[in-house]
Amino acid sequence: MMSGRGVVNRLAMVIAAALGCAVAAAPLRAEDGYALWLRHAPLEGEALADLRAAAPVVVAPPGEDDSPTLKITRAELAQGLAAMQGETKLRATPDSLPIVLRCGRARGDGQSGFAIAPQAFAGRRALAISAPDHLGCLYASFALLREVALGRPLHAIRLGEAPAMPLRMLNHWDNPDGHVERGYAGRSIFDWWRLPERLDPRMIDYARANASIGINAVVVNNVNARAFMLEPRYIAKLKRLADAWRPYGIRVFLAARFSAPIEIGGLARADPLDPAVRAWWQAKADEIYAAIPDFGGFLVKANSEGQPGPQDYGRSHAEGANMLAAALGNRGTVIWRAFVYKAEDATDRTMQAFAEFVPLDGQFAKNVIVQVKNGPLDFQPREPFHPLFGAMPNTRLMLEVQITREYLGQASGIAYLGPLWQEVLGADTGRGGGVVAEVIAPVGMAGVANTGSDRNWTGTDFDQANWYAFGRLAWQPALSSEQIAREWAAQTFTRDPQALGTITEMMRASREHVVNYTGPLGLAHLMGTGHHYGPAPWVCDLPRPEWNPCYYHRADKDGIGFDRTARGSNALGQYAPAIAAQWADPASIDLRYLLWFHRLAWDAALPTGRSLWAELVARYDAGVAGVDAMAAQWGRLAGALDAARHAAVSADLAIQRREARWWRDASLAYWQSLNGLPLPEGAAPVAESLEAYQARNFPEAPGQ
Ligand code: BDP
Repeated sequence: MMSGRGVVNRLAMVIAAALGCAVAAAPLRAEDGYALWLRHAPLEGEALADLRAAAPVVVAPPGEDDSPTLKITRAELAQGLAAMQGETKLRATPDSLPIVLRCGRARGDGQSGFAIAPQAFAGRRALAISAPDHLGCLYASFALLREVALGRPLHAIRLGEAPAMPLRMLNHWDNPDGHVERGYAGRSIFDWWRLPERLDPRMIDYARANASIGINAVVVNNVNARAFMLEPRYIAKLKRLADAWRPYGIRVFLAARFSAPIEIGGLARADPLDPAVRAWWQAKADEIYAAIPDFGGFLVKANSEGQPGPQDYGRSHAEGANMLAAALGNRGTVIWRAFVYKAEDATDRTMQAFAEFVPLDGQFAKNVIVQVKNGPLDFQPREPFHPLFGAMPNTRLMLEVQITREYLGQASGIAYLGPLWQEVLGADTGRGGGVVAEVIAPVGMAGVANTGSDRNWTGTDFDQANWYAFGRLAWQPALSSEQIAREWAAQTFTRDPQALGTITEMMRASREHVVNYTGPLGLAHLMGTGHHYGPAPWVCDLPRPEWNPCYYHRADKDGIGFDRTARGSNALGQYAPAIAAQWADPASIDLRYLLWFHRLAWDAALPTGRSLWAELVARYDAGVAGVDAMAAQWGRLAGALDAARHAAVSADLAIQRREARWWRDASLAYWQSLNGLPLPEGAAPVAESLEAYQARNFPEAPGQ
């Protein structure tokens, strides 16, 4: 009897024959993006023949401990390898290649490395996976599947890997009511309301995706935290998640509101030196550990953007952090954010974190980490690296990047962030501690998550690549972002070398296009108020000066840019002398940072041979042209990829083309209203009037 699918296939052939078109040998599967980079699409050609000939089987030698993690490891290997053979199950043959798991019993500490190499087993050729602990074996199995997915024959796989940093963490800005701050992929994936009884199966798929790229820690709630998430009912919910994720090597953390002792503890104050406050946190920590013995700890946003903190009581960040650290003891970690700035502080906003934190170097308890954003402002499309890196040698510093694209187009088009993160990881701090990746190596890296309830997890298909690249770079910052793009695309879309070349090239260039059409030459923070969607460089009337775009660009009829040299705010003085010297001279500074550090006349001559104004226009145009080129490249891939995702990305790119033009035109219209200059010859005219751009209004924009 013919199966249901057989009937459908037969029908498809009959219809295709009737229509006179050829039936493809390997029809493209219908895809909805849910499987992420773990599709395990069947191999083709020689690679398929190789894998079938190897006929791998998974073997755990007797005596090995079993554990939930090992069970998952075996299942992942078996299912992934079978799927790539186009089968549902592995089939042993007399010549089967054993894949032997040799997993030790060390306690996982986030440093679970592994080796994969040929080895004899029971007198025959085998491939051995060895790791000091079970989690290392799980990581190895995902690495092995990745290699196979990329077309590498099993017998040629030799890997020895260890993560570059212990903490590889996602920070969710998800609220308990399901809204995600700066989320553009639907509602929160965490169904707090129905926990602890109901665990959405998606929570397992989420953990699995994270484990496949080495992510080992998750802060489940927004840094703008609600105190009630520390109540017993939420501890029970969190425990359910922690239990589900433990086999995947993921530890849970909570963002904690500093004033929780007042809001849910009935105390009058949250002063960190008050014994009653200390006792409250101690009891709270004990209560959490009783439910979740491997609870990771607290993430805290304090005295920043209106959040409560120790300064409300005249105490320092260190006193606040150390109080919580004492409550956790050696069981967990306090991650204290350095993202602080104040309206009342008249100094350059980009200098305030450095000024507040450097004097505290050496004062933080051992189990405190200070989490520092990649740049000194706020996740802009491009910023110089944060001067705190390298400047607090006696403090454990962790890097925070944003995977969700709050300032890089949000849910539109393609902006692959690998190059952005690589830029900061590779930045030389000039302070002896080496590049940023070296400074944070003993600690870790956090990424603000971009997941949501959308079927494909991240809103656009290409934003999956940002989640993927974050994990891969936290595991190994030395990987090239281009290599990561290629391996992601090969697992996610197609192994066809030509298509892969095109996709990788699109991804490589995409972030620079966004920089060019939103804020070229070091401009930043020019976006719409509140929702941060679209251009609004004209905004200058917000009550907090440092929330205004005009605070950052400082443009008028004479020129544009923020003078951060010694003549201006001297933010440059916060960098190591060698770095500051490189950037101090507008004639020699890397043009990417020109207007970040310098204010120049519109007609200043640049090393490119153009005036500043002509260069700005050229870069806006390059951004727009870059997006057009991506859309054209993608268009040519029709037929090489599954139709559903091809169409979805085409639509994403159409949105991005519209928005790139809007950014360019609105920005140029505004700059022209100040400088009175005509556009250089050949430049396309601005489509609408400045007033028309200023009148656009988006009260419903997502993610606020
Ligand atoms: C800004 C976001 C805001 C966050 C803040 C933070 O606009 O929603 O709360 O960062 O990092 O970029 O705390």
